[in-house]
Amino acid sequence: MIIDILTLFPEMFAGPFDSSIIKRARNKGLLEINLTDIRAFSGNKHNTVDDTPYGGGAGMVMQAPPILRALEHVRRARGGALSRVVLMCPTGLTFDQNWARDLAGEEHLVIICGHYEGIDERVRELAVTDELSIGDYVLTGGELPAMVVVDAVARMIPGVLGESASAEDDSFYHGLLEYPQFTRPYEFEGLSVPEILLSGHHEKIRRWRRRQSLLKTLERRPDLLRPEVLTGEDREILKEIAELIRGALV
Ligand code: 4F9
Repeated sequence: MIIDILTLFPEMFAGPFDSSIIKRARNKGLLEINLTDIRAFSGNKHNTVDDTPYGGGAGMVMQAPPILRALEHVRRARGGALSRVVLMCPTGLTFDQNWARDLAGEEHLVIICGHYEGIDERVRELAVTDELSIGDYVLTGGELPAMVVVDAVARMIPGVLGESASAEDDSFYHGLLEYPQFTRPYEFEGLSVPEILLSGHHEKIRRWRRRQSLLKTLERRPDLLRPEVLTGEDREILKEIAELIRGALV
């Protein structure tokens, strides 16, 4: 997969894309990340890419022409049409695991990082296919959100994760929160590992973990417990839990 990122601050991307799993994916040739500096397409000798808003008001607005020229440059470099052009902005749809899976199916992605108080609306009208937000907070720009999207998308590309950590094991992949994990030492600060995990009963351990996932999801994210994510076994376990609650209330 090739991801082109259009930004005013390409230097911000150095750390996250040169470490850990993203670095390995790039070295394996599974992922190519290209940074394009929008300022290089300003078209003026002062390299300005923003201006005051029509109608007045505080702040500056990113101008359309430099962004469209940068996009045209990327389109030529890729030798054809651009399929998905994603704009990171606070007014976008909320990015989630379904979005990550969807975008991971593309051969090529363009991500535009907005800055200043906003971006000329004509960029959206002329070039953007998807507008995404990573949550309800305002940041100084779309760079960190773009890194979040690249990270979540990259790990969904087949071959990017090793077999010790597959995307199919992810909690959000199955729609429930993750069960608690333990590793050595067996006892730490008076806290020991649940006995069942040392029992060697693989079937009992699997069911215990599923129960823990259901309990944690029930407690912290009941909004995730939708009928379509529940298996027959989940409904059985939830009935057991409901029976325990009923018993405690009589
Ligand atoms: C973008 C915030 C995506 C959240 C872009 C200021 C942003 C953002 N998700 N905030 N520029």
